[in-house]
Amino acid sequence: MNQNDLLNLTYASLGQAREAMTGMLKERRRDYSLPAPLYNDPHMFRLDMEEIFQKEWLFVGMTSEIPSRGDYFTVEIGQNPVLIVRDADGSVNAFHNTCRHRGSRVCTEHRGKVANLVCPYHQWTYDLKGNLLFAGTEMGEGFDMKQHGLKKAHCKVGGGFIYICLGKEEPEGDFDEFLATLDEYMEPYDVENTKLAVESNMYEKANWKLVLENNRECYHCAGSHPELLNTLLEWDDTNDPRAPQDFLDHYARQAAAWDAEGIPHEHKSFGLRNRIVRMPLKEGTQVMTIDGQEGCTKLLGRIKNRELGSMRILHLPNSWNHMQSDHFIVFRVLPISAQESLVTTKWFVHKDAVEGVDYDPARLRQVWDATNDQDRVLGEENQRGINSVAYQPGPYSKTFEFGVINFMDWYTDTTLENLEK
Ligand code: 3BY
Ligand code: FES
Ligand code: FE
Repeated sequence: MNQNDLLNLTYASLGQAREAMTGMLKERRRDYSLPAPLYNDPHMFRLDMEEIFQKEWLFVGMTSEIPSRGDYFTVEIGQNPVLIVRDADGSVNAFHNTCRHRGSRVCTEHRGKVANLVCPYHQWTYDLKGNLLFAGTEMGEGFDMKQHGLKKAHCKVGGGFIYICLGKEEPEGDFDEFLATLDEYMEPYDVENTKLAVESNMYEKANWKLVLENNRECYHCAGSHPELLNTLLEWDDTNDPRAPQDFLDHYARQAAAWDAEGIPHEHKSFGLRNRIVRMPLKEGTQVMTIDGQEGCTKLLGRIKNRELGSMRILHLPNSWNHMQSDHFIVFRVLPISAQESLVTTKWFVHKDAVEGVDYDPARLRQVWDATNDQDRVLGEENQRGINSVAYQPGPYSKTFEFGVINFMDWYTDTTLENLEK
């Protein structure tokens, strides 16, 4: 089953799927993994796309990837090509990347720079605000250019993070509050003066929810992530109920230093969807490199202390992040089909840092390349086992997997709410 097969789902079968999904979500045993169709069935996938990925806020990238006027990158949200572009006034716009003539994708590259947005098919030309500027001379009398601008997607920025929403309306909730907190917590990093150092795109044969579930717990870390565990502490939060006293003491010492420097660190939650917390790394380590020592000679923004731990920023449904002293790492998950996902990881450094002098991209990416690949294998094995006729939902640990429980509660409640809208 690939993306194109999804388009062949009939209206009748989708209606039935909607009912089946509602039933499964209402009847599901809380604190248990989901029934198999929610992980492997193309109808359920299509509904995930409609109810979550086409209605909720999604993380797409960082503002410093498009530093100046006309810089853009493209992203595919399931069947929906989207383009993110820096406007002349410095703001960031998101458009559906589909031409208002006959629908061709307008920008066909992964990223680039343009003066205007020109469709490759018949050269209809749009400005950076999506207004149609030129449609040749063949469109005849009465053709209204104003009615044929690119369709906008909602787009908001906080602390350098760009989020889009493909829904007609923005979802209700406390998203603006989350963005304001991101501004505050990201201030020390001066994101506009960072640059993308290296990027990885990993294809994973697993449903997007399995990718997220895997990220939301560290139950699997000891068994799978030797490189990451050189620096990462397995506790998921500073208020993790399992955290022992020596962790709490280590945290208290680091937090005192952070407070003295005005580095925000306190846990902030916005429902189950968004969370920010700065977590210490293992004693004596600075960043998530293989030996825990510096990844880049230049510190980010106004940062002076190399031991800033990692500020973890969670955004459901599709992103987690690690913000450290000399580089930060952002993660984005995009569903491809019921059993395929794309995991993109990007490492950012100070914009004046020189590759090969101040940082080595191979060293920066080493730990998370290994970790991502280990997680890919776990996700793919998880998917294959779930596809078995013998699979039945199994129990999450309330202590080790509370992050997974939170994610599943968010997913269930949000999907049910959106299905009913
Ligand atoms: O570090 C992360 O992003 C997550 C949290 C715990 C397990 N996993 C590796
Ligand atoms: Fe874009 Fe024709 S489809 S100009
Ligand atoms: Fe992992």
